[in-house]
Amino acid sequence: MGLTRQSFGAASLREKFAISTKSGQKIIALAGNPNTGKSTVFNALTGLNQHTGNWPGKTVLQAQGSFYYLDQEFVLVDLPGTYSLLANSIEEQVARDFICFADPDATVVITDATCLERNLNLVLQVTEITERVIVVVNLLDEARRKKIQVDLGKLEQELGVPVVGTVARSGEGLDDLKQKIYDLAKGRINPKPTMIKYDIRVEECINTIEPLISELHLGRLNTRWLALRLIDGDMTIIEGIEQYLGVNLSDSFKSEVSLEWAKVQVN
Ligand SMILES: Nc1nc2c(ncn2[C@@H]2O[C@H](COP(=O)(O)OP(=O)(O)OP(=O)(O)O)[C@@H](O)[C@H]2O)c(=O)[nH]1
Ligand SMILES: [Mg+2]
Repeated sequence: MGLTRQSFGAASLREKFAISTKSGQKIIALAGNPNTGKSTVFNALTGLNQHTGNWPGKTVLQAQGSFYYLDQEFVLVDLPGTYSLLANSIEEQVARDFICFADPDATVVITDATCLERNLNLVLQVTEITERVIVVVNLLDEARRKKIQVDLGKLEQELGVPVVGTVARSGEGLDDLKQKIYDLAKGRINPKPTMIKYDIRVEECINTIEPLISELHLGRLNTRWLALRLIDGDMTIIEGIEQYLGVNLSDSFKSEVSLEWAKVQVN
């Protein structure tokens, strides 16, 4: 049984994330480093159909809005700007929790073409959580001005997810972005992100822990990513599973994970 949005439903989405949806709407998360143009894209796509508030229980601003493309209505959620999803700050935790527990139909990661390398760190963290990712390379005008060329096709190949080049301020590339969002949310494209391989000892530990996680039946939550978070000792993910999925991880499960990781460190 899936415990993510497919089963906990629109009511829970509203209650736990303060996102109001109507049936048939697709949910799109907008992530990215600070100052990469997320809100500019958000405003261009949603126009006046938006409202702001706070994330439930947090003093972090939330913006959500809706738009139609072809026959489909979308709810777009502008996540806080973050450099990572390791939950080191409230903003990172909000963004991480939404991407993994709200189970959006697509996550769009906005990057800055003038400092792509730094931005790709977040992209890789998102593609570890979900396959349904689109990467936007924004600020292409600034990149052109600085004589930086970005090979979008090559980037798409390397990442294994759709890549769209944009100048959000002028609207360049946004129709292409809407088409890609539509295709992904409708299942017309199925990205297969390039998987990051870790040190052999870490990979062995993941292999041992993943089956234990599968037994918890956490729905579409990515078991490999979760294994990595657990061996990293990230307590916030355990809180998230309890808070959003209503699943309490037993002490024996937690100690088994610690034991496996301890074995790796000794070897
Ligand atoms: N030149 C240029 N400027 C852009 C582009 N997209 C956005 N900007 C500008 O970049 C600045 C930051 O844009 P925002 O949309 O606020 O960025 P953000 O990612 O929402 O920022 P935070 O919410 O603070 O993380 C604004 O001054 C925008 O007008 C673009 O494609 N080209
Ligand atoms: Mg913003």
